[in-house]
Amino acid sequence: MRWPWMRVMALLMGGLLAACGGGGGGGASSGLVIEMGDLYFKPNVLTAKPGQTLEITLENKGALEHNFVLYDQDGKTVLFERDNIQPGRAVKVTVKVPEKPGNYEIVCTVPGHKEGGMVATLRVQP
Ligand SMILES: [Cu+2]
Repeated sequence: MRWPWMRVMALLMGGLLAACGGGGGGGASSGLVIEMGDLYFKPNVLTAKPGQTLEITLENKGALEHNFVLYDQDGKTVLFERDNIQPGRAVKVTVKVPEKPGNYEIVCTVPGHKEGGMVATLRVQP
């Protein structure tokens, strides 16, 4: 299934407009797109500042359902979770970046997907 590009553009434009109208502060970053496929995240490394707010568009370009779970550095505590996104859909999420610098794991928790390589890293650095 092909992703309708007009909708991607609309989402991106919406993000930009929202950013412009925000009145500063907060360090929000918009327009970030993560492609979800079978079985990968692209890009698979994200870099962000401590406490930053990230607006991310999750695009499922695969044939399977995928989700997006951000774990704390203990590898267990869920900091952010977006449940399954259907193939061909894109969803915008807002993720608060942890304050503590370091690497945080992002995985798709659909059985077998993490094991198949559907893992990414959120790198928090000042
Ligand atoms: Cu998956």
